[in-house]
Amino acid sequence: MPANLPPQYFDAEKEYRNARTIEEKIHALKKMLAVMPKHKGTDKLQAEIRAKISKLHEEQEHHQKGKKSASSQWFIKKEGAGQVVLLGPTNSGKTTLLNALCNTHLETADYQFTTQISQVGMMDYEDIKVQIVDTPAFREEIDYRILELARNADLLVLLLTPEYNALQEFNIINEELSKHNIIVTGSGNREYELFGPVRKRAILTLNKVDMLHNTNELSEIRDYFKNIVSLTLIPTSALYGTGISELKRNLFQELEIIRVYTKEPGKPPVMHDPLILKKGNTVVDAAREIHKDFERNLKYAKVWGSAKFEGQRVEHDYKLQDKDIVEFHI
Ligand SMILES: Nc1nc2c(ncn2[C@@H]2O[C@H](COP(=O)(O)OP(=O)(O)OP(=O)(O)O)[C@@H](O)[C@H]2O)c(=O)[nH]1
Ligand SMILES: [Mg+2]
Repeated sequence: MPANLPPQYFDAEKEYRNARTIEEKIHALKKMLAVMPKHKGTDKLQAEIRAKISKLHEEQEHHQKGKKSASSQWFIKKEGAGQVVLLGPTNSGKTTLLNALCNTHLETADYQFTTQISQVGMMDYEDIKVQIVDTPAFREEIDYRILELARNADLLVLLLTPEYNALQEFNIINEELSKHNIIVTGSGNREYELFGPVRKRAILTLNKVDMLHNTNELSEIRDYFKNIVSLTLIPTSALYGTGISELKRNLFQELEIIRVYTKEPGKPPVMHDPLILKKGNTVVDAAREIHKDFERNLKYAKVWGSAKFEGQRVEHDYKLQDKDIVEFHI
């Protein structure tokens, strides 16, 4: 029997997909249940949503218990334009990379299991800040709390090194993640199942490239990965700063966000503190980001940047591009 779901259901589903916290997810799922017609055709979906809600309640309890102990920092509240989680075997250079990306001075060391808790830094990238999360050490099995961090991330960076065997390291991480229902994907993969395995956008870094003996070695590793996974691979040396700008640029690209600057009529644009929107968002999405009233009262907008000519008048559904300037008329 077809489910015949109303448009409000799809709005709530969108809200669920965009939810950043457990509370927001539960709220959206409850909304999906509330607006869904109750008949045989929706039985299965209703059961799936209920199961998801109770799983999230369990997670919520887990975090609340965790918060009580001083050393527990396992749920990182998202801040900035996106949350990037660094995953990699112990000693691969995760903390050194966080330091290089965020200009911090967290402890690194040439022995295993240096980092015991998750640590956070903010990376500056052209007017925006991206949150970088360093995870504690693991070797073969990934701790369930690290998996929680991975599930909640907007983007994963898998750190490999040529020190041992980059491919083997990748296989270990990949198998561990998929065993726990996290499938890593490259950009452009839009496959999405609401309650299927979590598909996480990921990129690879081959850290410690300074340890390679020659450039052939790097091309060999690159080719090897190209043939087995569709993930971008960025060579870096977190210790010496090689590849860090390229990695920053790629992190921004893979987050699939756009920066939109605003201006008031007759005034110059504010060229810092842009609105952070998702790729594909429209003028009305930008207005909503500012205020619900803005969205409601919006008549039209003028756009500089992606429009055919500067200051072109556009309608609500005009798709904005990165670095556009928008002037709202209400
Ligand atoms: N040669 C070289 N050494 C690096 C590089 N990045 C990190 N290291 C060194 O590798 C060692 C481990 O670095 P960490 O950043 O502590 O590694 P980690 O992945 O955070 O390790 P755990 O916290 O134990 O999981 C340190 O001695 C770093 O100085 C790099 O790009 N090149
Ligand atoms: Mg560390």
